[in-house]
Amino acid sequence: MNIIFKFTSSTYTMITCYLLFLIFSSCNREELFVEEALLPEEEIVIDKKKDPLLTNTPEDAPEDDIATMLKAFPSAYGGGENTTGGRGGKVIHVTNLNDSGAGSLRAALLASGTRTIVFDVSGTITLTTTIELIEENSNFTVAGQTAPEGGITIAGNPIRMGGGHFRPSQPCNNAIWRYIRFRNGSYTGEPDVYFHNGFVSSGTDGLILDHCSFSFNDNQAIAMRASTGNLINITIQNSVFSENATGIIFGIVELDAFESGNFTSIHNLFVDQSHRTPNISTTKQVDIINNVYFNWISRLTRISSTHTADVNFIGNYMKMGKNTSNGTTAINKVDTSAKPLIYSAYNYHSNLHTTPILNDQDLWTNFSTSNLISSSLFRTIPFNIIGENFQIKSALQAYIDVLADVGTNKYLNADGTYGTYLDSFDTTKINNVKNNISSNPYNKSWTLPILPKNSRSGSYDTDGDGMPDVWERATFGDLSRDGKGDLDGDGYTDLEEFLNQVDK
Ligand SMILES: [Ca+2]
Ligand SMILES: [Ca+2]
Ligand SMILES: [Ca+2]
Repeated sequence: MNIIFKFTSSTYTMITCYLLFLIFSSCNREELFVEEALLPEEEIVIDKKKDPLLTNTPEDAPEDDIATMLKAFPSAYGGGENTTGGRGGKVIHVTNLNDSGAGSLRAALLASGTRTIVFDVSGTITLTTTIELIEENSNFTVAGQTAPEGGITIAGNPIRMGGGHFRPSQPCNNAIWRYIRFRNGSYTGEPDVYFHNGFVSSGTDGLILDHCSFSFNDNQAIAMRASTGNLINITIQNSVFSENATGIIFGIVELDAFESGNFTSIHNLFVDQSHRTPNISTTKQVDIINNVYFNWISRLTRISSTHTADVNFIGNYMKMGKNTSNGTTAINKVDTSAKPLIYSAYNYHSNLHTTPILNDQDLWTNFSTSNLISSSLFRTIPFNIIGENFQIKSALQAYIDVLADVGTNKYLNADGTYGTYLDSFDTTKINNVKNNISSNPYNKSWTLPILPKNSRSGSYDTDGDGMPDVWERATFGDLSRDGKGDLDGDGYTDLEEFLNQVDK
């Protein structure tokens, strides 16, 4: 995804021309958007020279639009791509799976100062109470990929960025979360829903959640609202949402005094989950691009605010399942009071659009009446993508790529190579999407997958800087570097060079 791609009028003209070419002259191209299961693998070939969504058009990208800020990590995209997290700060090792105390995740998160949290253990951390973070806890990276094989699951209670529940009403800002599972699982029928969410924010500026897995969270997997501060510059990417009652609520309510938006949802998988993929209520733009949805129930994205939100909804793949209530009504919704501007194009829907088209307005209906919404709420030219331009994929290519790399699926070895480990639940869900096997999104009989409990040996990182000795010696010759410097001068610290090996 290193190709600069920019929607401009010339690009639009090109896309339109090519679309006409697509519709009228190419049966082979139409095959690309037919249900994947019907096609032999070898026929899924995308001609990057011809596909308008895959064409490299660097000449269309004005230089001043090319982001110059360093990304959170090389594969970061969208609203949260420039989050700095723990860059250049101290390193805190999580050395046990305890709920609290020395060496626990809670202690590391409740610390202050710029910091990167690394894991010397794998397994499930069961929280007896929410970990609620406020301003003093800002500026951190949770590097789940550093845990040994098995990775880290957080269960029992949510993580909350931003105070207002147990702690002062302050935002918590600037955080990178990678390769962590949020599987609360504490819901047993009680009416209290807050503590059954997976990840909560009451105000965050700068956040990226990458390769995370969200399951067994009742009400929402992620609930974010701008009640203690702005909720802006946020990306959720490469993550799995399955068997949460609902997915993501993102935004503000009318009385909130803060901004909300610059939010990107890209390359995520939503499977066996009712709705909210996401619900948005924002003052700033939202990009929903190249996500995959299977076996939802009542609806997908909902825009529910009188605020004006600009929305790109592009190249998403929606495959109905056994529990999907009705293919013509259970799609995206816009509240009567909402006045968004939507660019909706090139989305695959297994009932409505097996051949994706520009301007697929029929994917959106009124929340209350299920009637089509006014065409005045749509535009046929995309909004500039939030963040650095990236190559938008066709819906079919997104389906293939998302299923191949999503959720908490990698861990780093001492030599900087990475291994793959997907827990049994995510493995089943991804296979079920491929094989069209639906299961009840409202299932509450949850059993946490058993994870291998591994620990790093005492010789793994003897100087405690987060860089394992084997990799540190191989890369720098000895152990003298502390991880905070940037030997090759590319902006990423030496520690980040190690963490970013998962992007190779
Ligand atoms: Ca070291
Ligand atoms: Ca060192
Ligand atoms: Ca560097």
